Amino acid sequence: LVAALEEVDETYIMVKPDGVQRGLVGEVISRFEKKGFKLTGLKLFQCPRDLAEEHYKDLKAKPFFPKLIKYITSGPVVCMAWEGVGVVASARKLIGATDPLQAEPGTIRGDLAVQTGRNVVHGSDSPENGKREIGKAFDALLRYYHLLNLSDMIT
Ligand code: RTP
Repeated sequence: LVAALEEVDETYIMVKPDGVQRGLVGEVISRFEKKGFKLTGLKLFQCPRDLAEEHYKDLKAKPFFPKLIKYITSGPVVCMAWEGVGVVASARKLIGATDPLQAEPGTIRGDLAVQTGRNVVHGSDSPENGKREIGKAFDALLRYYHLLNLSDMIT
């Protein structure tokens, strides 16, 4: 009952091009499903350069920014919206530290990757960014149905 009264959050999870190419989409989805979160949006697409730059705009001044944009736009990504109580922070824990060599075993990056520049998956860092990133990645119609709580009919 307490959990039911808590606010349900949503987060944007993206399997990056290395994860898609290595056949890890099912593995990533499975970990979030087993944890108990609800998948409310899913699509495979080639991330356009402008969306990649907007998604990582806070990192624009970093020396690795051009490499990061090249990587994210190098092949298809799988975009997902997940919802549940505490999903934003929990997803970050399931994903693990940015550098896979520092990520704990049992996390996605800790189990499945070795390079920061090829770290398989992205997860939003706040509920606000979760909503913003889902809005950007999914088209207006899907978002509209999602807000009306009709997402079960179309996902
Ligand atoms: P993400 O946004 O992808 O979930 O990753 P994060 O929060 O764990 O890490 P963040 O600092 O936001 O960095 C975003 C992504 O940029 C790449 N990166 N490369 N030194 C480097 O070469 C470097 N540092 C970061 C990674 O792909 C990281 O996930």
